[in-house]
Amino acid sequence: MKETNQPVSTVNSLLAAIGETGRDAKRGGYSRPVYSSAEITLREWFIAEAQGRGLEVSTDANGIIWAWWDLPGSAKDAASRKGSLVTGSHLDSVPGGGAFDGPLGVASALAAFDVLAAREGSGDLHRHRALALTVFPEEEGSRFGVACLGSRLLTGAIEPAKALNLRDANGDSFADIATANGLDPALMGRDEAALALIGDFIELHVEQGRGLNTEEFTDAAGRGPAVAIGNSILGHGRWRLSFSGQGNHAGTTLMTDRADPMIAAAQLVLKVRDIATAQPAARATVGRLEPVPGGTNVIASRVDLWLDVRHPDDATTAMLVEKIHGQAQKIAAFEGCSALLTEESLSGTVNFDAALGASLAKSVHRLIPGAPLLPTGAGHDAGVLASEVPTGMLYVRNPSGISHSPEEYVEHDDADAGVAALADALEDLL
Ligand code: HGY
Ligand code: MN
Ligand code: MN
Repeated sequence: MKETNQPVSTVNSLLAAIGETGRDAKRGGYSRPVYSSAEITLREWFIAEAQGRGLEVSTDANGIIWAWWDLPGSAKDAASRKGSLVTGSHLDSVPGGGAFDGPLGVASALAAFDVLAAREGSGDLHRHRALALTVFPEEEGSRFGVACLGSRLLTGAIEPAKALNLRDANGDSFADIATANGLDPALMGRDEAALALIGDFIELHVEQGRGLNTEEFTDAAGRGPAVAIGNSILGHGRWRLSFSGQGNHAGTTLMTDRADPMIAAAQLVLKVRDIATAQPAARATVGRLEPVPGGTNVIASRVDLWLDVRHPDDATTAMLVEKIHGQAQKIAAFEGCSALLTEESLSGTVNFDAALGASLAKSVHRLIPGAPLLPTGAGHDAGVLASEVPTGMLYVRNPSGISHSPEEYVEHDDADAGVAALADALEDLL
């Protein structure tokens, strides 16, 4: 009987190897906050896989992991690594996230390295520069609240002092957690020497959204290209909105005697939906809402909620947030509460480097002629690095488009197509 189950390819077996790490029994999916035991296990997994491939691995002052494939005979120093080709993604997740957001890019980089190393070994690849595989910490901002914290520190997009004072839900500071993980807060921040090592940065990522599944790109069988090339990232930001009222007893406080911040928050959440729906191309979400103290028989004294607002035009994003803030003030006054808005992180719309995008498209089109150029509504480290170096992205089809959820998925064949496309794209740039 012929073996029916094909040998699982490298990228799919790499992902299977971490398939149990950080599973969240309560939420479903995975919860792998940065520097949690789950994410540390994934970091160790990546380092072992890279070292097993003969790559030279180091972690920089900002917690970014670099796995180097130097040129043969290289001195393996900063001078010989200047302007290298770099590819990678992240291993941390949102709470209850999917298996692919981040790890697909990291596993695909390892698998693409295998393809390229074989080509160099057979004399089919002659590289002119080194390749580095990287893992960026805290891309999701799920633990310390600021998205792409590692790449923001690297580029100086966030001041080290602000980053170090960020606190997680337990009140632990990023400074303390980073120190506990071997980093020196005094050395964190913009890293000119590390930036000089990056000639071009490519990130492969699971597609988040249904761009590849729209009828424009799919055939009668509903199948379309497995890979897309990224061209832009929607501007996006996060704000914390705190409503404060009068905490009290649920049973002894008459309905007419209340200043209940939960009532203000509930009205504001609906306003957020209405304001964003009225603005074409806008997205605004309240995905997190925390009453304080949070007792069943307690009228909250405060309700914190977090806004995620996105729009292609940065001024429109700002206008939407202003509108929401105005509504919050109005509602708070009516409810006898107060409202306080604090910006937590903000990224302007990014257009990836056109020349690099054209190179990626040329490489990918050899294998997948129909691969489209697509914008994305999701932020990435590639978006932050774009202010310093040419960056580009490849997206791999996700049949439902669902992400930041356990239903996020990439079929084995599509993951393999992503690796083949990444390997060719990297080869053409090496
Ligand atoms: O939120 C985002 O867009 C990304 O997944 N961090
Ligand atoms: Mn991601
Ligand atoms: Mn994400």
